[in-house]
Amino acid sequence: MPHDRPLDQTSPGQTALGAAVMARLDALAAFSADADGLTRLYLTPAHAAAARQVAAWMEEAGMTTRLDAAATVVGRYEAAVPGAPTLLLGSHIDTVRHAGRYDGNLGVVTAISAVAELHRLGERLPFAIEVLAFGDEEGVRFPVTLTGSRALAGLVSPDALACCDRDGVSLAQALREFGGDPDGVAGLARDPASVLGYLEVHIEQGPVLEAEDLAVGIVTAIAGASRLVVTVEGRAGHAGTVPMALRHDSLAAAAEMVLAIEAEAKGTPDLVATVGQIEVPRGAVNVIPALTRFSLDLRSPSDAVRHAALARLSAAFAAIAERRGVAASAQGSYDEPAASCAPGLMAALAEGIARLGLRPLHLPSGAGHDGLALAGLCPIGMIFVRCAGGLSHSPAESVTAADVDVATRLLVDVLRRLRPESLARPSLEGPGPLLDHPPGDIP
Ligand code: HGY
Ligand code: MN
Ligand code: MN
Repeated sequence: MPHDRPLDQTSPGQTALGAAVMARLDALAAFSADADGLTRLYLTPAHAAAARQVAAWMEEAGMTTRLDAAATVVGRYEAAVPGAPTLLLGSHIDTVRHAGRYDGNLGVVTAISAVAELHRLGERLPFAIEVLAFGDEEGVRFPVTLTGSRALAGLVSPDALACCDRDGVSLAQALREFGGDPDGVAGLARDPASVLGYLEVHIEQGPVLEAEDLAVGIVTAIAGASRLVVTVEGRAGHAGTVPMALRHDSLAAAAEMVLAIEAEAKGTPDLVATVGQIEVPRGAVNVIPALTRFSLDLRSPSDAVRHAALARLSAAFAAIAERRGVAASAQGSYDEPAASCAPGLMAALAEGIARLGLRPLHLPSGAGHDGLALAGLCPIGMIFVRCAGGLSHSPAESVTAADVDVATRLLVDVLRRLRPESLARPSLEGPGPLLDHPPGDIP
């Protein structure tokens, strides 16, 4: 039953919905561990404060709220009929260090605003909606990531709960202290039959929409990713007395490995690789480094390309270690396969964008998202929003109220027209029409 009452009345060009989202994102950005920037890591006081704030906004929007065992804030907006399946919306409210204020947070606030619009219109849909504010998409505090979304997909292992942050605090202990429940995480796994799909609004974090002069885009797939820590063990020595030819310098060996990583990625189409962290734990200015550790982040839309590159790099590290008389080992902390977005959701988004008089553009995501974890549970879809210069993971990250307004109105329009059977899994015979016949465009 399509809904044809007009959305929030704004004169053309005004961006009431977008402006309200932007104001809330500014308010949310205040919840940070840093006085001079935005850092909000999983299960920290800044996370707790942001969680309380988004829960309050969810309740204002007519949702009931709870904190689940993995510390995800869950806002629920009931369906028109009891027992209907649930469409999941949302994104993450954790950030990298010294972050921008839109990565993740935009998707949560936009989803809340879309439900608030339905609530204002007094509309209930043929499915329930849950807005999820995940707390661990970035994976910065602990060596694992996507904990909240993986919990819904039943993918969080006991090992993950046992892993520790750099202060030796385990994920399980931090969850308990936060108000989560490590023993309850396994029970969060959703029944696929009860979940219609997952739809996330997120900044593009890349330059395509800006180059195409488009406010929004339709994500086709999310690149797969591997994260490892490489440990290189050499031999300590006096910086002034050990001849260069007799050294087993772990940092010099690591540096050669880092350049090998860069060469591998530059030489392999559809592969990007990043060493974002390197440390010499017991380093000193006048000591030959005995121990060096560095992180490795590998991404590709093709799992085969990523895994083949990993194998070549492993062989390259062994050869460098052999030649330099050091030992090298790698510990994987994350290996998430690439995920394709559901045709039914992509089609719904394309029709919604066309109804707004815009050009639908399909593009892949090089960045990881919670949809990677949820793709095994349900159909996933993403709306990308243009961001200035494609910048992200930086305080320079920015979007416009006008583009956020388009994304919010698109989300509301698609929600109001989506029919559960259009996202039915392949087991049912051919999906019904993706959308109701338009009841008349939203003004
Ligand atoms: O690393 C990523 O792609 C995401 O920002 N967590
Ligand atoms: Mn993100
Ligand atoms: Mn991010």
